[in-house]
Amino acid sequence: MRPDLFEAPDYYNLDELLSEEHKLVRDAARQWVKRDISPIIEEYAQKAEFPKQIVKGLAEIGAFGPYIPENYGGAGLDQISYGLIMQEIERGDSGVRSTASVQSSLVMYPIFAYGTEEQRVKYLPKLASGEFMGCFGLTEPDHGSNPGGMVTNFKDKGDHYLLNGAKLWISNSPFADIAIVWAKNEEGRIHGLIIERGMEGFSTPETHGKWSLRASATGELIFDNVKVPKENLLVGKSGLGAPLGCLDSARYGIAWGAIGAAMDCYDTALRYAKERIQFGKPIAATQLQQKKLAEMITEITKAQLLAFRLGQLKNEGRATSAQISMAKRNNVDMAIKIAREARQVLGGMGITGEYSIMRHMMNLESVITYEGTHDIHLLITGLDITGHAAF
Ligand code: TGC
Ligand code: FAD
Repeated sequence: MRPDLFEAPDYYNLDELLSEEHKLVRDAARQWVKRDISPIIEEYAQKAEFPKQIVKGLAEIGAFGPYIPENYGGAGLDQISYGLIMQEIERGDSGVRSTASVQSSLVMYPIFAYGTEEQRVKYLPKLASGEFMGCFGLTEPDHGSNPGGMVTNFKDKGDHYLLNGAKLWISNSPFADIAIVWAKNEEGRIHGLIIERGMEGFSTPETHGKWSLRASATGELIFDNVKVPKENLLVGKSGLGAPLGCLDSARYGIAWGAIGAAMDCYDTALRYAKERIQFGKPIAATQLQQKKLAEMITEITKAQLLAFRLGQLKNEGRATSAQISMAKRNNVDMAIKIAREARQVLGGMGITGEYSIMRHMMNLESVITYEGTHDIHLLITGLDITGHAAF
């Protein structure tokens, strides 16, 4: 891959709205991505392997639990800093951002928000430092968009619970030390359980053959009569709203992350268009390529404004789930369209691993599907504005 020459576009001077802390956090993440992700990510994506050596660096830039309080090992930052970290990481690769999203929003957040003090103290500092890695099991082979139909279940056996079932498409599962697993009790009520690697009957086979998120490890979670200690139940919240509450936090991070992938595609295409000479002039001097580039920067700017305002609302505790859905849907759609256009600006070079665009484009096919598909988020907006569920 070529040297990373990335320069972040800021067409509406949004930096002026950021605090000094926001900029420090953002710049540290940006430098880390340039130094530790850009030089290696293409190789790991090509060989479909998660680069485990980056875990320490992710912890150091505050990517594991950015908004979890410092007394539990988190970075104690606000929601805009959290968003900016996700943006910078996804500028490098969506799969790396996935790892951070899962660890922060889908593993640390439920332990922090729904766990006991003993669970917080036992797991959060180790998750924040990367000593423990986690994963989140909601999706099942027959229940993706409709997680409420899940069949994974646990029975009360007196001194322990007995867990049975299976989860599919689980990011980080092949190497995770713990899994936050959502399962129904004997009354059919959904609860979260902390499952640890090594428990008898628990296995995590890897899913191979992906054309997307190749630098992120994805797998299954299989529970065959797993004995779970009673103290591993998340007692603070039950029902489908418990896992969906975690998704709100992760979807918010994705709304920012997708901007990073789009910025990288735009920046690459702009530089290439200025340098590539055809018919005796740079292709940047042709109207058709200018249309592509001008529309890209317009859409990126709109997405930045959407994410920033959502961050303000989140900081005030006023962001609704439907507002988060709108931002996730819009910004990922924006990014995937920009990736497709940017790839064309590079002509044949656009399909190679010398440039990041094709990798971003393929990654975004997962991002537009996970954490609620493009269709499901539209239906969430539809429900919010009409009052009618059309799922
Ligand atoms: P519904 O009846 O609407 O709601 C059930 C209960 O949940 C509450 N609720 C929420 N609570 C918090 N946050 C949200 N976003 C919420 N949305 C709904 C709701 O108020 C209700 O509470 P209560 O107290 O009345 O029971 O549920 P439904 O079965 O009709 O489904 C609604 C639907 C389709 C929107 C929902 O199921 C959905 O979002 N489906 C998409 C599934 C999804 O996003 N899966 C993601 C799996 S994890 C993942 O992809 C990780 S990728 C990781 C990575 O690598 O980055
Ligand atoms: P389906 O729900 O079967 O949907 C198929 C199609 O039907 C979609 O286009 C959908 O929009 C459409 N559709 C569904 N219902 C409706 C409806 N009512 N009206 C109109 N259209 C509808 N899950 C986890 O729990 N943890 C993870 O860590 C995780 N990581 C993932 C990593 C990757 C790489 C991928 C690809 C997925 C991951 N997922 C994870 C799963 C992800 O959340 C699901 O794939 C997603 O929610 C969609 O479910 P599904 O794939 O079963 O598709």
